[in-house]
Amino acid sequence: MRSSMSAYGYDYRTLRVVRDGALLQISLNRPQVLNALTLELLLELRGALEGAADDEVRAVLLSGEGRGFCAGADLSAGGLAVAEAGGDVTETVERFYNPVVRALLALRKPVIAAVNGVAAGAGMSLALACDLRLLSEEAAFTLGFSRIGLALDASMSYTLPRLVGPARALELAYSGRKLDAREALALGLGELVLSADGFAAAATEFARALSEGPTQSFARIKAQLAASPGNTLGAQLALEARLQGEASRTEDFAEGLRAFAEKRPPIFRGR
Ligand code: T3D
Repeated sequence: MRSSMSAYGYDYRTLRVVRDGALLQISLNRPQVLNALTLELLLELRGALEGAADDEVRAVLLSGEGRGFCAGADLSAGGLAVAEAGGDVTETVERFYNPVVRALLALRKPVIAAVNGVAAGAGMSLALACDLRLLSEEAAFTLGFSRIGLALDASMSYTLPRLVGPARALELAYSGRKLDAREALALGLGELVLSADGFAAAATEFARALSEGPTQSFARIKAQLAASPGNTLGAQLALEARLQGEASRTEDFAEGLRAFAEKRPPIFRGR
């Protein structure tokens, strides 16, 4: 298996991790099985995502090597990785899947999924836990879980109804049917469909622009929108007032004002 060195000097066996300025690119790297998830991969991904909390990283791009994004739990041993974990499935989900999702959702910076191919089961969950999804025209989604008699996991039951509404979420979960990129876009599961030719470069360009943006502003916008569905109007207005106060004390806000006065593009440093 190919290994890859991260900006933090860790030698990954199942990921490719590359620092490109302030952008951290993480690619799932088991292309022969469409990047299906093993416990080793989940542990490595958790480590890479926790490392991405570093202030020097100002955006994260998650993708898959080869023709797939991620085919969900690795079924090649004829079953789930639970045997490998030596426990039951609840324990596997809590110990291996949930920390990855928590690390992904906790990042106070833009996290973009570049969905280069099929995303199934928990692989789709990972894509939906990102802030935005750029879809190659060859991308596809399938929940997959019910097709093998499972329930949802890896935050699918949290993110999916928020993105598409509860009834559509049920329809997609019951059927496990495959959505192509255009239908996924129409349902709100992606923000942009890009040509498969040059997809990786276009997605990197998109993410790099975000990594050079006002990271402090982005972090607070992300927190406001994440809190919104569970808040009353009063609580949300209070949150807006507090986070706007914080944003107004950042260097990036001062730079934004200076650049406006000087009629030039701002140079944000994420501070
Ligand atoms: O304890 C726990 O882990 C609980 C957590 C569970 C969470 C879950 O994710 S459950 C859902 C698990 N995933 C699936 O059920 C998806 C299974 N795969 C598929 O349905 C299809 O492969 C796809 C729709 C994803 C892609 O179809 P297609 O036709 O483009 O490709 P393919 O030919 O089926 O797959 C290509 C290769 O990848 C093939 O290997 P081969 O024949 O070339 O040697 C196939 O076996 C392998 N592969 C695909 N998915 C998986 C996989 N190998 C291991 N695990 C997989 N999930």
